[in-house]
Amino acid sequence: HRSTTYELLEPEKVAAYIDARPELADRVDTSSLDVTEVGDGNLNLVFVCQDGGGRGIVLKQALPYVRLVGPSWPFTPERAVAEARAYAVHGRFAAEYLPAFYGFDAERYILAMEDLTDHRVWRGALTDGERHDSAAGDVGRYVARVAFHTSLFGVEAKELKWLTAAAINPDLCEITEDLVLTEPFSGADRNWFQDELADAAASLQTPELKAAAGELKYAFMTRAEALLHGDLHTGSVMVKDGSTRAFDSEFAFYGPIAFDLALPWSNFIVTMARDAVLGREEHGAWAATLFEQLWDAFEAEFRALWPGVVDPRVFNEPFLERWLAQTQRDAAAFAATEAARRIVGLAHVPDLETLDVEPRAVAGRAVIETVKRLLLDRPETAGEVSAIAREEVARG
Ligand code: SR1
Ligand code: MG
Repeated sequence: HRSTTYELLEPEKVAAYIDARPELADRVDTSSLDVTEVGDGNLNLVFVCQDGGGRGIVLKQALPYVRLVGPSWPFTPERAVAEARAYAVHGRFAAEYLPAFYGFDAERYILAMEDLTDHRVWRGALTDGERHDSAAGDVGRYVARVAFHTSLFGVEAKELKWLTAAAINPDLCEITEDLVLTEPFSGADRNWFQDELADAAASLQTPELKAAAGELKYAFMTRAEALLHGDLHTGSVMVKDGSTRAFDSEFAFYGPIAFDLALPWSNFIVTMARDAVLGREEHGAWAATLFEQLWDAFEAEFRALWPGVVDPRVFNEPFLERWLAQTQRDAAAFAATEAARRIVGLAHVPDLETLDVEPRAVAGRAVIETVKRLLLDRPETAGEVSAIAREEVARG
């Protein structure tokens, strides 16, 4: 581990910082630079830097603590190394679905990348009732490309072991293991939820649901399939008509591919719950189609890549069919854990938190009921996940 004492960026020091970095100095005119800190995530500083001529870059700096909680929770800035690695590796296979990556300052944990302020964060777009029709399919294709090309299907076996070891990201994984895959089902001091949802929160702590969470946590911690994005919720995706970019891949590690499919799915459940309590029927019906849009695009892309499988001796067509079926089933279950933590865990989402008290409780309850059915009924397909979510949000 490197030092955790390093200088944090401040807006007024950004121009000098850029001037001192040869890989950045030509990208913007620092004499006319406007710098705004826009980080709205749980962990980092994010500076949008735009010059008077319409050019811009984004600088993202890892704080040495969890922003959501404050300096009382120190946290490794080495996560920026994981993110830089993910941009570099994923960029080889899926560059059109990522921001352009301009460089990494390993001393101060600063990543430099494309200014995507002509896009918006997908979570905000969904929350506002916007439709971006290509986004779900694009995310499915992105996951398929990186899943295939960074896994045993696209990498020679011994090289894969070195890649897996190099991508170890224990502190970030621990957050997911605790916040997503344990605490909604075990209870934890840092969990919080609306008073109105106390009974719903308690109903997640049955032995059957704990065991289901245990199975998923075990899979997350042992099934090193591919270099995942690792935190692919709708707040990690920027959208504009015709363009979709996955960013913020600091949770990247070798894990189960279903997890990357599951996070957007869980956020579609949240969107549907919001739409239902706001009476946004049309948007809710459209959101219900996103599960299959994402899965279908993932599956089609994966099948298209399959003829290039590195070791076709046993990884044949029947194997592929079984693997796809298992991955789809696992995505449904992982989606449930991510949805649960957004209602009862530490890190909630504005999609629901911006609702008034009563509709917020109705939406939260619908999400919890969906979670329980996903974990206990174990749907097999994206269509079944969507149908369960539709039924539960319609119950009101
Ligand atoms: C303490 S960090 C909470 C959450 O923020 C990140 O975006 C991850 O989703 C993490 O679980
Ligand atoms: Mg994030």
